[in-house]
Amino acid sequence: MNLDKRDLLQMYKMMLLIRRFEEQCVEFYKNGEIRGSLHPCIGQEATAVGACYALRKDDYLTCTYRGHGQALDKGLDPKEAMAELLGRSTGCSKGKGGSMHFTDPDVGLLGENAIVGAGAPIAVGAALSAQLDGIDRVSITFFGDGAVNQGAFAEALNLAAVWNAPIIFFCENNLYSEMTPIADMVNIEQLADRAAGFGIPAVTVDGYDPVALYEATLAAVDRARSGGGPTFIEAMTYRLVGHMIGDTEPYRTQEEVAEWRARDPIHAFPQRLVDEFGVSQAEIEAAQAEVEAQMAEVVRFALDSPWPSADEIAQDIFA
Ligand SMILES: Cc1ncc(C[n+]2csc(CCOP(=O)(O)OP(=O)(O)O)c2C)c(N)n1
Ligand SMILES: [Mg+2]
Repeated sequence: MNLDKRDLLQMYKMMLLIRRFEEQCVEFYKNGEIRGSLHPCIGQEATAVGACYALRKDDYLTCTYRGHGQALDKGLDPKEAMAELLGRSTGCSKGKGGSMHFTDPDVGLLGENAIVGAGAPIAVGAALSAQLDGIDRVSITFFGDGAVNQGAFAEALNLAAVWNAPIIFFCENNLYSEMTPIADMVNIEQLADRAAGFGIPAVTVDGYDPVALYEATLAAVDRARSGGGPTFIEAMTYRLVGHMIGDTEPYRTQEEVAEWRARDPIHAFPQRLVDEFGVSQAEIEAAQAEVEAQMAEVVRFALDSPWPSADEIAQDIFA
């Protein structure tokens, strides 16, 4: 493994930051500071951090409406992200995009996308542009299990394969598409099996193991960067909260949620760092204190930020 203690602590801090960020979002949503839809990635932080830790800042990323974690891990400033959620002019999209439209080209974030499966063709286009320009950038696209039956998604996989595009298709299989179990939507055990039909190598990984996710992604990134073409990664994960705020979760059992919660990487990973990697309890506590201080700053910045002015309403739009 080429991760040292510092890397692992950094990964833990990012996971914790994402969790605290999302918990704060839920609080802001409930008191009316955040409007519209909000789809927290609580429980899925390990996929964002394990995968994005294998990327360079100039690599491209597209993700879904559940993409806060990936956006932050790719380098989006959490202050700008929170300001965006609160509709403030200091937000990454000047307060006009909201939760489902985080974008920051400076860190390769080509956008979250509210349309299921729509990020894949965009990411293939970005990968193709890097290939045509002779730049060794790779592209990664995150999508849910619900995206694999979308036509545009199949087209994206096929074009990536025939063009040998430098891209990683990263499936967060959290077992549900909104309220529908994946088992009711496909007749195969692992979604990674789909990739073989396109001639794309694929792997299924434990989505609650940040180290395994990093290693799988790094192998895929190395392949893509060295001209070896696309890879499909399926991470078996779980959201520990509803699909969106207000979801009463009648489609799954409390026992199933409890089983996954017992493995929650936010608690399991720091314990593993202590048990297996020689990290001290004091180092874990220092990391936690750092994240709390950062979050306090994020909240203060967002709440103190100004609203966009009314005359900005028609700016930055196509028509
Ligand atoms: C093209 C399209 N069809 C339907 C929807 C409505 N919709 C929003 S989220 C969602 C579920 C997607 O599930 P999945 O891809 O597994 O992602 P998850 O929410 O589990 O992260 C659906 C069907 C949509 N946004 N876009
Ligand atoms: Mg899903």
